[in-house]
Amino acid sequence: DIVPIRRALLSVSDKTGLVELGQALVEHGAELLSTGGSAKALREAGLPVREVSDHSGFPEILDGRVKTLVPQIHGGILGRRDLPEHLEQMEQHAIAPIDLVCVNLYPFERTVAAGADWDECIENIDIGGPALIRAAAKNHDHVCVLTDPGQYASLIEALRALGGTTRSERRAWAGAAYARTSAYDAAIASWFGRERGDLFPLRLHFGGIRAGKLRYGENPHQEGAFYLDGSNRPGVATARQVQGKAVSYNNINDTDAAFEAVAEFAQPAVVIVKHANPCGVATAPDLETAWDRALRCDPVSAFGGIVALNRTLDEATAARIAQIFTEVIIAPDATPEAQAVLSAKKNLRLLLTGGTPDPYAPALTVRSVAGGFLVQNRDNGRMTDLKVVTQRAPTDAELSDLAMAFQVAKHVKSNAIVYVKDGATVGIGAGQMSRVDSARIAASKSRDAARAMGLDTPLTQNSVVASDAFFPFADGLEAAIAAGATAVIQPGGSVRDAEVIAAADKAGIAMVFTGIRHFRH
Ligand code: 93A
Repeated sequence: DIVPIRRALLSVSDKTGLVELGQALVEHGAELLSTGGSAKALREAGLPVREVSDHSGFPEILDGRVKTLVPQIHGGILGRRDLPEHLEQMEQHAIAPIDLVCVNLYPFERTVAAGADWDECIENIDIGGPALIRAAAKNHDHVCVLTDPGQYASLIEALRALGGTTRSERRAWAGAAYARTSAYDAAIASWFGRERGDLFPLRLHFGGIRAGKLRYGENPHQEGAFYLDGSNRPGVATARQVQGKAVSYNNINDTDAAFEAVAEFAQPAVVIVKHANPCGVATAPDLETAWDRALRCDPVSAFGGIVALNRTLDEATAARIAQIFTEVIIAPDATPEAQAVLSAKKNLRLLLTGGTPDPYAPALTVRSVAGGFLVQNRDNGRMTDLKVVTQRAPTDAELSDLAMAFQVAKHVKSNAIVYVKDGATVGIGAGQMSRVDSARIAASKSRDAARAMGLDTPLTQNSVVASDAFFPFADGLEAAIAAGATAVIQPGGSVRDAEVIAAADKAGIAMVFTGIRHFRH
């Protein structure tokens, strides 16, 4: 099933590797057909090349919109070499077989990303290119299709070693070809959607670019892979891994949770995540202090955690983090000294993102359910005005901790209860089926943490507390008061708000309503 290449059509926007490929094809004895710009590049490299228009006897027209959309080209690609009728018809119409199609498309995605105007984006919708790719991929039994310069080396290798391509190679490239054209059309469809203000453009999973297979999924018996959505948002998907073992499915998920959370803060901040939930968050004038304070919240859970920072990681902070077992560190950057400190920990993964994402940027989240996908805007809701609902208003210090607690609660799985004191979490209750349990768990963990430090008052003493959604009953609030909270932030909006407010007033604590909730499931 080795197919040699006697005639090749090369039509590429990205000319990377074109000349080397052309050279190898010529050495192999192939005739080169090519379109305007590609032909010029090949000719300039001294390679013999025939313009598609000379080959077909039909000129490029309509500003290049019709270059290869002619029967001499598509017939040459689509004709079956195993059917005498096809071969006869090709001969009758003077259609010469084409055995290799190498096309990469007009850079539509890059044009959109560069902020081009409507007309320029439209002009960058490639029509002939996808037609060539799809035709060659369909007839892969006889024709080889390349869509990415990254594939050229293996083709060149196959020509030299075997004198042609194998069916299995051609099938793999055909599959890649359809993945490319479907991603391309998905990008176009989603651009049209966005231009019309459609929040749910079609790109979703299907336009994803596979970054690679993972060793396994959430568990070792599950397969896993990682896809990029092409948005280039700074974060785990686009980060540069400086050291450590390959990141796993769970690492990626947890690292994302940590980095998205730390990006919320303007001050230097540290977030420690375990199983997709923060177990310590702190802001401080410097990272080292923020790390120490974040760790204090729940040092037991922090073991084997993911650490996210929103500033360049410095040597002192790196040295502190390296004292406990950590799976991943993610930061915008790290000083050479910090990197040197971490390099002693061979397995520790260090990811550098080059920046922090805008927490308020619009984007979609997708999750699958049996038989479908759930799609929504990411939670970039902003708390605008706070309403004081108790007799006592929060002090300025309480207000600033309240705002932080609510911001952290946004990143904790519901039901989320978050205690904060002086810019650091001191108790986090996550993922419970009842809110009162989250409040109790947060307080009891905080007592454990205090005890481990030799203190007899829980860290939640004189803290403030946030709830990601309203307290349906007074019991959750009473648990928080019992833990020592002096002020509360919550969305409000329960039918029992009056009862909850009365319980707060009775205890002399301050409470504010945000009017916005942050469920996270
Ligand atoms: O304008 S097109 O949609 N019409 C065509 O007939 C056609 N044929 C090839 N675009 C077409 N192409 C594209 O031209 C290829 O996909 C490739 O991206 C580009 C190469 O043009 P050149 O060789 O002139 O740089």
